[in-house]
Amino acid sequence: MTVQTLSLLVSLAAIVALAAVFLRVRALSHTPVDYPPLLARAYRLGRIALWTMVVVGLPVTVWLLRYMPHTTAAAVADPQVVNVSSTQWFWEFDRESVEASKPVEFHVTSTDVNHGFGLYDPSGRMVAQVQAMPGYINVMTHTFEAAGDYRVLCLEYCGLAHHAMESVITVTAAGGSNG
Ligand SMILES: [Cu+2]
Repeated sequence: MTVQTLSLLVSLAAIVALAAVFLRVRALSHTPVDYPPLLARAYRLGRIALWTMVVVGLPVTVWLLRYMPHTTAAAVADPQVVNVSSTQWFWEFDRESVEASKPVEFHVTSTDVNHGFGLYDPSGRMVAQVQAMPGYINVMTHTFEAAGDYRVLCLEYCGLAHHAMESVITVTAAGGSNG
């Protein structure tokens, strides 16, 4: 099962659960209820929710943060540097191909508005992304595992032809001479 399918199923389950809660509330809304005991129960549920967040949510958050930060430029020796400039509505690279299995440093900027540099593998799965911002050079490091044509799509709505803001970076096999 792909991550996308899993998140779809989890979302659907959450939607059904939420709909069930709404239907139950609607069904109960016609029955008069004594208010003070209900209020006490609501506060109790609130306390349970708070402590669940503290005891479960906090450790899970800390555990997930182990993926951060992503590999920084300083940690990579001898990267292949690709300077990326974005403009409404096209991408410009100072090289069109890089080599697989060797770190690539994308230096990403914009000449006008914010764009989103989204990198997709040949099967259409996103492998990395970074913001392209005017006045800044954002550095993103990525090591391509396989050769192929990787699409670059804009991830930040940037105007009329945003959807057409697309380009390709060719990844050659490791050890290739044109990398
Ligand atoms: Cu865009």
